Amino acid sequence: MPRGGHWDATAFREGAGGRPGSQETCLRPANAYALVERGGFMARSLSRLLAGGLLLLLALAAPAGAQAPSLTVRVEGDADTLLAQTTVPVTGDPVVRGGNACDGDSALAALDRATAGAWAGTWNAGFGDWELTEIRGEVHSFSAPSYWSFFRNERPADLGVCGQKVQSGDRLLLAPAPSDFSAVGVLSLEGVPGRARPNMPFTVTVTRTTTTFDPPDYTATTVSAPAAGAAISLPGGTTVTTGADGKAQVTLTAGGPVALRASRTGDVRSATVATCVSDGADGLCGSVRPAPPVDREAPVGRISASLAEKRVFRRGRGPRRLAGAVAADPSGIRDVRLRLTRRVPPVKSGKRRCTHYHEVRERWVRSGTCGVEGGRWFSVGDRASWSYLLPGRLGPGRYVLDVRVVDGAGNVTAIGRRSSDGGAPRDRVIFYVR
Ligand SMILES: [Ca+2]
Repeated sequence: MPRGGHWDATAFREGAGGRPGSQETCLRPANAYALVERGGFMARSLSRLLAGGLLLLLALAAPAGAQAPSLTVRVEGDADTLLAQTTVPVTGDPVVRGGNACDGDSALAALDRATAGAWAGTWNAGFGDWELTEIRGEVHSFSAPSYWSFFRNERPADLGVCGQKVQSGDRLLLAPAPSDFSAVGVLSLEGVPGRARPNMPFTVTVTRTTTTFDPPDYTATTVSAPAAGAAISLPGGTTVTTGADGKAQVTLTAGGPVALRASRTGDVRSATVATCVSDGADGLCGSVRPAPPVDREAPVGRISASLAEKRVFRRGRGPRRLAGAVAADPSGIRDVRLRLTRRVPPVKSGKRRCTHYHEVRERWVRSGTCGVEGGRWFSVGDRASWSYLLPGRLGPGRYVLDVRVVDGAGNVTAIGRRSSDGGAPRDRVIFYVR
């Protein structure tokens, strides 16, 4: 039988009481097409009852002072989501194509707004509505194994896309459904928290809504039940599957935004539900990462124990290698600097001579003034365990070795700590060669 057979205008008018008119909110299985094919019947009393219920819903769904009334539109294709759930205003410009106009508050106009017109269809003059054949490049039709089925709030819409008026809060869904009108399930995914903690499982529930049109009167019967065996893909390639109760445990590890949806062969996949994974202090999902504590502690240097305080080296046995260690510092070590000054004892002239080590010239040079202030700082790198090899052993004299460490936060060692304990913090050592 040709599919065009359902577009029986006479049956439509008899069933819906003609259009346009107040009957447009009546529950007309709409697979209107399917119904008409199966005999075309509508329970008028039921339709009035439902129309009254819808008025009540309308009254409830319009909170005072709320933002502009809106609804969502979603398009699921065979292989993937073609249009993620998109919010559009309830009203807008009418959509006119080929001289056929659909009101600005029709489902077709909502689809047109959501897809920026990326749809195509065949106008059925007798039915006064579009048969959608293409949305965002994906083609389905009654003459193919699947057609573009139109759901409103998970159940087949009562009317065609042009005739169906929308209202605030509606969830429109277009998805391929078998052209033999066998029932198709629409999956819903619930229980996904807006924000999840890493490695903290949460339970989601997948519900499958099906609508059947059963004899003798072909009244629509919609049933929602837990969907067993629905798969939810997680980041990283793993999948969880719902049990008989429609529930699954989801554990997310990586931080940041995650999109979840449920799918099952033969059913219309659920809308994508967004969550965001954060421990609340990692800077993700709008959380604020606490500033690291500011390092205000000066680093601690430690001149090696071989250069013991007040140690006297014999002539010809003076040290050549200077070494030490810096205690671990939270902000790291930026620079280790040494200063080595020498006072040579008076020989014959009776005059003291003060020199300091010059690392560029690699020799001793006369100091402008005696004392450590006459010396010269030079860097030996940024290693916690530092050392410096002098050109030769130190000759006779009185030596002062200072180490000054700069940490990553710019704190500088307060020099002058001396200790006879080689393991104690000390950044100054005085020793002799005689
Ligand atoms: Ca420090």
